[in-house]
Amino acid sequence: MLIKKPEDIKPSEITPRELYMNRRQFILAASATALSAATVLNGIDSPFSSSPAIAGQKLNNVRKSSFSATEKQNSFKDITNYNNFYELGTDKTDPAENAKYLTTRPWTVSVEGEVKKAKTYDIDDLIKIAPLEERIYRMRCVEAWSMVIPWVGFPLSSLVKLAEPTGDAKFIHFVTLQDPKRLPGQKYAVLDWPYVEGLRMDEAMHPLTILSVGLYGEVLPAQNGAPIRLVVPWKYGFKGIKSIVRIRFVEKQPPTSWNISAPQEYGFYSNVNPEVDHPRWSQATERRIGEFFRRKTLMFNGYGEQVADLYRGMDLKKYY
Ligand SMILES: Nc1nc2c(c(=O)[nH]1)N[C@H]1C(S)=C(S)[C@@H](COP(=O)(O)O)O[C@H]1N2
Ligand SMILES: [Mo]
Repeated sequence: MLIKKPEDIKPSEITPRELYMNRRQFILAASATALSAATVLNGIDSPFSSSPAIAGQKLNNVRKSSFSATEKQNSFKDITNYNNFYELGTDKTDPAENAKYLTTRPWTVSVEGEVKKAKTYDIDDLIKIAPLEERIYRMRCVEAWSMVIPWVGFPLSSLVKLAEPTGDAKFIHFVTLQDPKRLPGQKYAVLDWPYVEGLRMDEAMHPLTILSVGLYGEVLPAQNGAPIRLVVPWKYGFKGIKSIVRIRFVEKQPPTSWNISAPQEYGFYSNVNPEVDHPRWSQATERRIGEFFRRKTLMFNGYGEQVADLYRGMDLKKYY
């Protein structure tokens, strides 16, 4: 089977950033921070817009959000060295090691399908369509581990409104970059590439649903889905498709990578639900990365008050 079983990992040690960011990245990050003080624009400073976005570059004018969780955040090291991104390798530490292959400039995102304002956005324009916010979210992987991550991004609803969906737009289909040179894991048939995901329109419009372009106030590292990825905190992590190039508004429920791969294990909705076990393991508890004791998994990952209404009247054992 493909998604690995939950495995116990040791609490991570604390390491200075310089030791785990490679030296070149660190130097560039430091100089980007110095430059950014002068600018008032969102996002990335113009001297860098024609070069690869370097993880570690500071994002400007990031607002705090009242949607943030107040729990202890996982360390930058945990968030960037314990990843699922099968296009960059299937071990948790592979994506950080292979991050160098994924260059993210130039990069465009095509917004298309059932919309009045179809448009191919340059990534540096896309990140300016709405104010950037810090959203500290609990994240729960289907493998029964979790983290608390300070994302930087903007509501997906801002982009949906700009696109002006037609009456036939009922779902959104998301597609990851297809390029085995930049995503070398695509040379192996682990999944059907490119990785694809989907949301129902009301899930896409929900204020908790964001497109993330950063974490810890800095440009998103490649291993976390640079330059732009989806974050839906009440669903299992695999809904959070990384390195998006296409956002297509469609009438019918779109195919999703893990559902294609193992439909009996992964449904379209994939809401965090402690009462619906995975066929091969329990979903009742989870291990917060960095903690020793397991926690109880909460319905909708603790976001029930905000999202339960979306699923009123649906049998969540059938629509898992
Ligand atoms: N394109 C792509 N997106 C992906 C994945 C992937 O393998 N490929 N893995 C998913 C899974 S299983 C999880 S748990 C999250 C992990 O996000 P993180 O590494 O930023 O924590 O990314 C999701 N998005
Ligand atoms: Mo996951």
